[in-house]
Amino acid sequence: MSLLLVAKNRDMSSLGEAIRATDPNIDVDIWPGVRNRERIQFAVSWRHPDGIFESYPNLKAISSLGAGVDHLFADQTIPEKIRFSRVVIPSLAEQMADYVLTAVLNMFRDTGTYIDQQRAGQWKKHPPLRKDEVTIGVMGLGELGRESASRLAMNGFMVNGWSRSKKELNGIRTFSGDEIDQFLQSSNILVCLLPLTEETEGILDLELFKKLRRPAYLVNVARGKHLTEEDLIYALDTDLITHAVLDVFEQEPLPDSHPFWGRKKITITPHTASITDPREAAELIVENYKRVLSGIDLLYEVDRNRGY
Ligand code: NDP
Ligand code: OXD
Repeated sequence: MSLLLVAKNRDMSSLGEAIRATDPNIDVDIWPGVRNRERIQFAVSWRHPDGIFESYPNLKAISSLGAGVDHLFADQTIPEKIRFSRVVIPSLAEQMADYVLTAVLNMFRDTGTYIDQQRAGQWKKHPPLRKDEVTIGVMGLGELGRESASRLAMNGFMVNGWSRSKKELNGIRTFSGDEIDQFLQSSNILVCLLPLTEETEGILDLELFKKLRRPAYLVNVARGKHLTEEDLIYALDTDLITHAVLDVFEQEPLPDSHPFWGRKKITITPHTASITDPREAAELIVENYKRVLSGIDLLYEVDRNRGY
């Protein structure tokens, strides 16, 4: 048997080495250099080319190389019977919490303005936001959202959290599915950490922006398709939203001609908020590979009906 690693625009060789270091008895094939397709029962994918899994007759399960699985659901050619899993490792949540805390602190302390002022040789003070006046609302309280929300609360911020099912989290005011309006109306800085599903696609739109408490800010670290891009431009131009920090985009890399690039009110990072560490992920991937071969339940299996 052999384990297949597939990615369109990502070098999978370090993951291959980490898997071999974890268990030297495992044969690893890195797409497109596959030796015998019939030997593949388990694959790891990061944004694979659509349709490629049709030619693996014995494939039983696919793991995303990341936390998100929308790229697996997007490929309609993958049969229903193929199980999906994803990578859940401590460093993903840790990096995400660092990113979100940094974005929030930069908003509170007006970092972007001071960088611009330094370049212009300008000495001008701006009153910082106050922690007792501004609340951060985290959408999605899963592996990454919970850690990010807790880190903010530990740093003295007022934090709201919203998820499909109700959660109890220390220091965080939580809201469930249909309480979304209460959640938005009491949040200033909105952090999106939802999975991309039919229900959440396009959720960050003008109607939602209008419900936020002012001053309102946006941090999107989930998926580009959560955001209705033209609505954000309108919201920034009309001061509905003061600033947006975006790590993910509908099209990645963000095209040179994209209107987001030149805007002062948008901070852009190239999908780097949280990156899977191959060595840490290798252990989980090897464990799930062995589980597939033994026919037992996968760790962090994705609910194919729910979409995440
Ligand atoms: P999880 O699956 O662990 O958590 C998802 C959370 O969203 C859960 O709390 C879930 O609610 C909630 N949720 C899902 N659907 C809805 C809905 N319709 N309404 C309200 N709440 C909903 O995901 P992770 O925390 O592991 O990851 C979140 C996303 O972060 C990934 O899907 C990926 O897109 C993105 N990501 C981005 C990275 C980056 O570098 N920018 C890196 C890694 C991930 P409930 O708890 O009730 O199920
Ligand atoms: C992920 C990502 O889903 O990198 O892990 O976005």
